Amino acid sequence: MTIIVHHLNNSRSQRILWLLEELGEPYEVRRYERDRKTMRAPASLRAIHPLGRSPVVEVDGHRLIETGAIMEHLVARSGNRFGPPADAQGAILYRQFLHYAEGSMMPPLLALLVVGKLGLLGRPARPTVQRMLDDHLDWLEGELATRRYFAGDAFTAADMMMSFPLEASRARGGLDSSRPHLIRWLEEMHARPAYQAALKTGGRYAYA
Ligand SMILES: N[C@@H](CCC(=O)N[C@@H](CS)C(=O)NCC(=O)O)C(=O)O
Repeated sequence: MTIIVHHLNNSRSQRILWLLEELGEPYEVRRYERDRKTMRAPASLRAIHPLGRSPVVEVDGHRLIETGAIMEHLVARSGNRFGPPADAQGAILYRQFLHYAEGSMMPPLLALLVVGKLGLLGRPARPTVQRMLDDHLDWLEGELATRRYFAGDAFTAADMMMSFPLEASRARGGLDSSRPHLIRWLEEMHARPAYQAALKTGGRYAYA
């Protein structure tokens, strides 16, 4: 049964398309466009799942939400390709970054977005939120100074999970060439043929 990805433009679900391209797994993309004013997903996505958020994936008769959980499921289903490295330290780093991407790194990015939308009202909060994000970026820069990928020497699904928060950080969170290891890593991710193929199937994506 072909995997179906309910995909919203410019969103976290780009990572699922990328993983499926890396796995060489056939899939069908059902596209949803953000409202240009509110940037919210269209109501039609609520017909797929009550939260109306992307990604939603249909696989083997199951409907899954939550990027990290979807990634873990698809990795396990493929016999752990791009899954945890065999060494204990690599396996711990893999699990850590798989969860950290949405659990710890996205909240300050979301806060920055909200503060930005508030305009003048949000301005006093901006430095505090930016400092929160900078703590993450400084730590991550140090991590990638010691190894090529987030879980060690091999490219894994943890890298795919980390792509969205780091892309968003570059677009609106001040990530630039002053953190060269993160930029080097982002450029390497974007150069992967499967990443490029996923851009074609996903349509408009502002962060590549
Ligand atoms: N932690 C969830 C977050 C899902 C989520 O908020 N997705 C955003 C896309 S980046 C969305 O669908 N937003 C549409 C909306 O808020 O209307 C995941 O990673 O799947």
